[in-house]
Amino acid sequence: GKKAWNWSSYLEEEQMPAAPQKLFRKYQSFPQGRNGFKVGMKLEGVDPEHPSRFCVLTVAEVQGYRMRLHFDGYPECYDFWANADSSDIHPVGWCEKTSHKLLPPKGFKEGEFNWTSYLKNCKAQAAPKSLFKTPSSPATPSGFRLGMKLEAVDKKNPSLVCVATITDMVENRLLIHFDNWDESYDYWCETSSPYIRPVGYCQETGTPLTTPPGHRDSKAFSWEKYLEETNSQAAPARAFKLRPPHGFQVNTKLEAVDRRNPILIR
Ligand code: MLY
Repeated sequence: GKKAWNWSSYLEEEQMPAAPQKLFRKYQSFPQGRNGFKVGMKLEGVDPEHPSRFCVLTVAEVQGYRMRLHFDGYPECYDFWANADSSDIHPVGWCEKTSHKLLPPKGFKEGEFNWTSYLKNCKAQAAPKSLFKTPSSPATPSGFRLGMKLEAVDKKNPSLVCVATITDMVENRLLIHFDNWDESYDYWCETSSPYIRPVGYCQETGTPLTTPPGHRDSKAFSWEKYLEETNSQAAPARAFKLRPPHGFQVNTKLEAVDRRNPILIR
């Protein structure tokens, strides 16, 4: 019959070494890399499909430093994996403290949900605060404010730079929302992210700017008029970590990894 598969004979056959232990960080190894989260603990976190929503979550499975999180009341197919130190997860009560709307488990009406009685009814434990990543440095005033407009790369359509708004802020991270598009395109980024640029960047660099759909005269889009109409402010240029010119030119040849086929270098 077939021999059972095992690492040592496999490596011998392949004549390849295992990646040495010393190359790994402590949190990648076992058992040091165990995280303190336990199956059944409850917490609050960002829905990866709708990054503007904070939801009621339960730890469904733990694997080393990673865990599978489940949306209370929803089918398992929405479960997702997160690292224990993810910035997208928070202890019970965080939304209330930071004035964020918390989406209750399925079946609850808005405003009807209350953590204390929910935990009691489920006989569940809130994940202890100490398990969550605490921001390494206190949030420094970045110059970015809620509601400010900017130009941002659409990460789902990376060739597009679009009119966007900061619709949420947590510590040093910004939630980028594309004007007149649904929230599924939203994403969280650091204030230093290369995906965001100040108002006027496209014009200055001769890059096409994707203007909000339904906005009249997209050809003649003017930031000045748009800011006035929407009664909003541009994020100040000094808030962006602008990098020095990189020196690449159109048609410069280079070698790069094909991300859909990462073993090829084209
Ligand atoms: N082909 C897509 C493009 C969507 C782009 C959305 N960005 C600008 C937020 C569509 O029309 O659905």
